[in-house]
Amino acid sequence: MPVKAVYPDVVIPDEDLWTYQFEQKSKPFAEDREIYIDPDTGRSYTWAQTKATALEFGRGLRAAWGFQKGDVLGFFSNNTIDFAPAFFGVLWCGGAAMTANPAYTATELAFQLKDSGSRGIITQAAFLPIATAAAKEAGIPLDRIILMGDGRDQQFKHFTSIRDTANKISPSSRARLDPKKDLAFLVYSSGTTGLPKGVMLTHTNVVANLVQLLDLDGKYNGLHHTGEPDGKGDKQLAILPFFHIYGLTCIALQGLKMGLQVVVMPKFDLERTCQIIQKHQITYMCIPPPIVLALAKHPLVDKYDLSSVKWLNSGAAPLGKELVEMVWQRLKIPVMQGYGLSETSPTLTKGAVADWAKYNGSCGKLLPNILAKIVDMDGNELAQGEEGELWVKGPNVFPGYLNRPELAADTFSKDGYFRTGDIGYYDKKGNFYITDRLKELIKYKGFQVPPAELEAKLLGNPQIDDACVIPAHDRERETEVPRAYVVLKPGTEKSDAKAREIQEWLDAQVAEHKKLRGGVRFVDEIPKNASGKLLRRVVREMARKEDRV
Ligand code: 4UU
Repeated sequence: MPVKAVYPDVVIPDEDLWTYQFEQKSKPFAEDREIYIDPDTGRSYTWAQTKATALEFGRGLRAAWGFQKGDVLGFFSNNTIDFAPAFFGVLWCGGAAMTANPAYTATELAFQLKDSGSRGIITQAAFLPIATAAAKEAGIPLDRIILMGDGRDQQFKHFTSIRDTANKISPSSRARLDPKKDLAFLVYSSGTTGLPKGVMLTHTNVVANLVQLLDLDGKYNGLHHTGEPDGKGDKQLAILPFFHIYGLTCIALQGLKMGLQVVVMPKFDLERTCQIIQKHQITYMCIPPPIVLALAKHPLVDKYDLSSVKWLNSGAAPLGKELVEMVWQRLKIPVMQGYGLSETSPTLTKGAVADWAKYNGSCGKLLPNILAKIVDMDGNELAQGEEGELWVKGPNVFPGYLNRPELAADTFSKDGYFRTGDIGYYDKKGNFYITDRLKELIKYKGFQVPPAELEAKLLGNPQIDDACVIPAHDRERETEVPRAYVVLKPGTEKSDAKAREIQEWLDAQVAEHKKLRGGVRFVDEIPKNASGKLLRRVVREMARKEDRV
């Protein structure tokens, strides 16, 4: 029997995201409550200003570009308080927001723009060189690049100046959508294998995940618009990027829904994080494991008073129990874990603060309305306590990858479960533990690194006959790092200098987080099975031995 959530089922409204966020009859907090706050400039958006700015931008986009239902706008930016008003503008038109990592090279961005059929790009002044190069590569006219954030540029319009000045578009002409079918977000993930693919998230998927999180975070984890310590409400620090689904749903959208304040950091920096926590009295944060490590060990942390923080939620990559213990010893802050995927909007399981110590190491319990099973390699269900692949079903599970219907059979089981590609088990109380990964994905500090992308580049190098990229473990940084195992062409010298040369050659072509930080190793052959399929597990074992994991 599949495992059911221990939490009671919740009702998922049949509404699009705009309706769910902005058109509810009763709302528990005032419309002039500040939601998004820029700690550098003091600029902010209240709930009402977020809605009004989104509406103006949406009408402008429709008037200027004819942007409409089914269209896609590419988001290429660091965190800014303008992010949410801009993407709600896109949703108002009935379009979907595609998000890309601002660390991308022009080629990486162009791939995503083309693949998603983006009609334009919204970016920040600092990223214009990459955005314009990518637009040219993807065939997007330069007047379809618009800016958000504080920087300005003479050539490119800011999104707040894209307005329907002729009042051609009625404020009440918001696109009519089918929440179960129409897309809200297109985020990119490599899934279980290959290159990044567009993860289609429908309005219902995202609304469902917000509703599933609402009770858990409200009732059990104590988040509230009147939250303590000062009764002025809980405040989170958005360190996680909004271009990634964890930051998008769990921070940007959840904050707006629950009236939790979101202090928005453009990019992670430890000292600035500590300063902001102290100054703004931050009460909770969603973070990836390397930041848990910094809080556990970095000397800087001692200079600041972080006592306003009630709890931390770590996710996006595996976290060691010892670090959780160290953060508690040092700061008396509980760290619990959440677990999810881009494909599940994202959250599948989450811890409850009261249980953090008892279930340290666990990613928590299934959110309401989710069914799960652990299966063996043949898809047979395993019992409680047994380790296998995790399969899930629920309203937050995506319908498939954009333009890739042929992947459906590998992505979903015959009985309709989504195969996560993660390995784990659950205990008697329904706590889940993620212990390993079946799929080839590598996570550098929570960011996706698709090995297939790096392997394709390595195989294009004339000195290389074969290559396999796997996750090595960097304990000092509490993260996986990509490492390449390479078969050189006969006669090519296997030296440290050659390994460095290959590493530098590859690193120059890819985004920062995809660099071969785990180094290059030379081998005589890459293990393959009889049909020529790469045996990644065998290569990963080689790395584990070397790293003594
Ligand atoms: C071990 O990383 C995400 C979503 C993360 C997330 C984390 C906490 C969401 C909600 C939350 O509360 O999405 P992707 O698509 O970038 O990567 C998904 C993969 C998973 O398949 C798994 O391999 O990231 C890994 N992962 C984790 N691994 C995510 N969370 C965890 C975790 N422990 N807690």
